[in-house]
Amino acid sequence: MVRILVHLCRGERQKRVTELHLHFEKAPKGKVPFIEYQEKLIGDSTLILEMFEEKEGIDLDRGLTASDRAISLAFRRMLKENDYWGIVYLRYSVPENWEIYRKIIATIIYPEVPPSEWEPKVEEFGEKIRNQMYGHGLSRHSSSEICQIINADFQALSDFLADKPFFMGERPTTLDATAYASIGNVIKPPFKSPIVDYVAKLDNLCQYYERMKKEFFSEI
Ligand SMILES: N[C@@H](CCC(=O)N[C@@H](CS)C(=O)NCC(=O)O)C(=O)O
Repeated sequence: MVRILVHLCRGERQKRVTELHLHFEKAPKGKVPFIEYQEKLIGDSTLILEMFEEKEGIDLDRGLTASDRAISLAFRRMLKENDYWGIVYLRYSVPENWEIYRKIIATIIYPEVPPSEWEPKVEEFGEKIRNQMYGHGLSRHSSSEICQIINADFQALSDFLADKPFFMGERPTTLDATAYASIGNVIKPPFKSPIVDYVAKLDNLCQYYERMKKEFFSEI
């Protein structure tokens, strides 16, 4: 999603979005992503996209009917408000995965800082995120219930995609930006989980992921 936002901004603004995107201390809502637009900091990826639509006339969902827009919004909210926490669970709550993920966080947020300095900060960050997950409610369930909940959402996504090239039909829309990132996080993470095992067997989602990657992110 950050990449989509970067692409929507142009020139100098594009550079600023890339520079800003990991600066939690500047984030207006304490979360990333956020952008600077007309000298104002704006947080939350969905609100940013809606702002681009209103102020710049960039509508990734042009041509969709009101009913299609409603379906797209419902799936995006499912991915961002429910499955996002499933991805957090994979990264932060499974001890073997946290061992791997904490080093990934350190490389991104604290490059060139020795472990003795980043470890306490990353552990504190991890604790904060685990508390958020408890507040959301997902981590109050057992591991098998969490997998059941998250797998059912990805199954719904797979059933809805069926054999279409993109989620809403012949061309990519906002839902593809959200879905691509979410699918990638559960079929490609360096983690083991029944969620990863389940989603990696949903062939149409895996093929869709590779298709999107080739078309839009081939430079990675
Ligand atoms: N709904 C928000 C979610 C943003 C979000 O949860 N960001 C996470 C990282 S992916 C974050 O900044 N967490 C740090 C924190 O909560 O302190 C959006 O789509 O922008």
